[in-house]
Amino acid sequence: MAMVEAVEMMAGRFRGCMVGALMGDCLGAPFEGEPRATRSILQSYFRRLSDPDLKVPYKQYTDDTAMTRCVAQSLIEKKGFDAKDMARRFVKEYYAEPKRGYGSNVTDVFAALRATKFRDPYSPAAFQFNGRGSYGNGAAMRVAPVALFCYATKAGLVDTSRDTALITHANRLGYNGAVLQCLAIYEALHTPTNKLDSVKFIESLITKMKEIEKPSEDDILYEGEDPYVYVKRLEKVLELMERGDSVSREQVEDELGVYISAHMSVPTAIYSFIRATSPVADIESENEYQRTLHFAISLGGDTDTIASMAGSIAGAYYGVTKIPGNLQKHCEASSDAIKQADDLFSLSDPKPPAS
Ligand code: R7I
Ligand code: MG
Ligand code: MG
Repeated sequence: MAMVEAVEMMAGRFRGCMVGALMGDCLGAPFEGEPRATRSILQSYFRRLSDPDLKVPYKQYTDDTAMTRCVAQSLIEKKGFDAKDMARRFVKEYYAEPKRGYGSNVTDVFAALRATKFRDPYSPAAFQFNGRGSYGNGAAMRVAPVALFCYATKAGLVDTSRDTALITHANRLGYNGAVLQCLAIYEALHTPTNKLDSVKFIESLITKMKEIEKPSEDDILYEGEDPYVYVKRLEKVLELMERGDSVSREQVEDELGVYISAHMSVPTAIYSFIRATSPVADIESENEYQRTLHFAISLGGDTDTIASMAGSIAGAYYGVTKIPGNLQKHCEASSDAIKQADDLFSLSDPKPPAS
């Protein structure tokens, strides 16, 4: 493949990742926390939105995207990870638009960061939940720009994703969920289109998570705490994959979870991406990206977040050209997602200084 073509294709994957995440959030949000939507409700939802003549107000993004935008903008402007800058952006964003559906406890972190004037940007998160830290999926849901940034600049992905997570999520499950989601996007970016080997994809994540979840000398585990939660959940993903299209939504909910906690949503998002690479019996869409969102939303529970995380992986793999424009145009601020993707991409190609 010609060099220029390869570069353009990768730029399209960056866009796919950012737009893919945004759309999962916008399109999944109306179903968050509602009883699982029926087959016919979701079918007409996607059909209606795909009608090129439909004119309706934008589907608004929620906290997932509000925070993703902060992560991206901080990395772009600072050309690297700067904890104080990122924390400041989260807090400014939250106080400017607090009604974006934030998790109920993370707002205490924002208040404490503001009150302490960002003196130690990691400290407030560490005091959440009686010093155990949050295991919510709020750090995983916003990590997509980190995967793109590290792909572009070759910065350390594990450390960067963990550090961005720690500003709000100090529980091992909270930040390791973000690391796993980041690795999944990174892996998708690296996989040539049509060359995905799903089993190898998951096995490679398992190998990496074995290393990441290995307790360090600073990790003092609680009595009975299992350090390898993500490894086990990814093994469960492999097991569900073997059972193919016969696995029901109820089984996914029981075995992987569809909840607001990172360990019960990140593996579910990864599974949604894999499951939607093949046709799903009761989903009519032949477009794999759309099928990913549709499947993720059809699981119920934390629909905006699971669809957003699955959508960012799928978008990174299929690229923006696979994302249906008729759906994209209903999502708030998709041009911003494209701009941020392009800015992150251009970090990989430093322009020579003007003479
Ligand atoms: O993780 P977080 O930012 O929430 C993200 C979710 C996404 O679904 C968004 O779409 C939005 O709806 O919220 O916010 P946190 O407040 O840190 O965590 C979310 C919730 O997880 C908390 O409000 C708790 O209900 C639960 N949770 C915990 N419960 C008990 N013990 C998180 N950590 C704990 C814990 O240690
Ligand atoms: Mg949300
Ligand atoms: Mg959510």
